[in-house]
Amino acid sequence: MLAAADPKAQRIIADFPILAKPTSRGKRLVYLDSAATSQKPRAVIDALVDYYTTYNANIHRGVYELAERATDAFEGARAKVARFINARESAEIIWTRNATEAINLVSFSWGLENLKPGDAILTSQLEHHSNLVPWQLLAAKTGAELRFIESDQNGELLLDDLEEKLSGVKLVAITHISNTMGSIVPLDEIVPLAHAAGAIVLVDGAQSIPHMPVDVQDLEVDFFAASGHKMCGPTGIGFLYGRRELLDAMPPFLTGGDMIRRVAYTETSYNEIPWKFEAGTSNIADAIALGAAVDYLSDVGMTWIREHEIRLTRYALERLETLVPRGLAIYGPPEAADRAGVISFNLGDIHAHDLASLLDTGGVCVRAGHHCTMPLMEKMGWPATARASFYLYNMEDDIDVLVAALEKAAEVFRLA
Ligand code: 7TS
Repeated sequence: MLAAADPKAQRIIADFPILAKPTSRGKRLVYLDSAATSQKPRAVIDALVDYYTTYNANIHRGVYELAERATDAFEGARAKVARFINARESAEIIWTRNATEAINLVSFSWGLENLKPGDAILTSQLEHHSNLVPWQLLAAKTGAELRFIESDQNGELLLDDLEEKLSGVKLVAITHISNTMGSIVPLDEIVPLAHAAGAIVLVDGAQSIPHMPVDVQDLEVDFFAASGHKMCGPTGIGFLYGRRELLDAMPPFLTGGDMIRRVAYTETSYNEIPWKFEAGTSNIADAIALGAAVDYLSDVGMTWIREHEIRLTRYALERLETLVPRGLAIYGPPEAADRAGVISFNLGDIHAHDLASLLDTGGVCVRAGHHCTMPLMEKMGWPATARASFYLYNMEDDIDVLVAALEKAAEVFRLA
């Protein structure tokens, strides 16, 4: 376990300028909401400033040196992301605004082209709205059926009847990690069965890629969607990984400049991938800064980050357990190694929003609410939960502050 006094911990914490700033109440910032968005290391902030102050220019069109530099950095960032997830080639990485847009791209482009009445889409009961609503809409537009893999009380998927559920399925769209339960979906069990049934697999990797090594070839997934802002990058940039054969065959999603090869007044031929899917001026600065985020995460080491978060989660579960007699309910898989660094909880009958507001007075940031998983909350019978989520810059003293703040909340609300 890394304590904040440890030199590696100190180096990591020092990389994130926001963590050195006290809250408006003069408290140390204890940021436990990285599942919503991560903090940004100086290297990422510097990459943004460097682009805007030294080589800001539009890409793919200028012949002057500044524009070539911007183009090289933008395409270089794409290559970094491709290496980070072990894609076969950079062309398989499409820049999007976020994971949500990446999923919508597949739904509107691949989905409208390939689904018809009688086909089915299989997803799960764990999904974030971003990996649910697009499929509801696609099912309504195409007449395809939407099916669900069920989850148990701990957020672990029930796979016994998976082969039956896969009958007639053309697309499995599934999260890698539940942002509410913290459970990790066993893709190694699901993907081979999905492929054997003739389905392609889209993985919503918004919660996994920031926190564990991801190898899309190893996982054998067909599409993988991610958001830059949860992996130390800026907001407004994310990506879709797709296998070349699929992307080549898909029609464009958005149309306009940059995605064309040749335009006449009445017809257009399209650019090759990845640019076929990148209409209009791209988010150049944020893509470059996401490249810096990937460099940063690679330097720290994704295996180290995963192991650090398991240790932190184990410590948090042990410490939180002491509050169970006072009414703390802890959700998700019981074993730290089976889950991501995401812990949802409720304390007595205190509403999660009141609890989060109280924690905030102590400098502790946690999210409260339905976490954009309303159907899951309804299934579990929870109006809301509070949720603490960890990242590489959290140390055991952050957990100590959380637990002390929860103890104080139990006193304030006079729980046993
Ligand atoms: N998928 C999962 C599993 C997520 O957790 C999120 C965001 C998204 C998709 C959407 O990401 P976006 O960047 O496209 O918006 N999850 C959360 C969360 O748990 N709290 O705030 C955002």
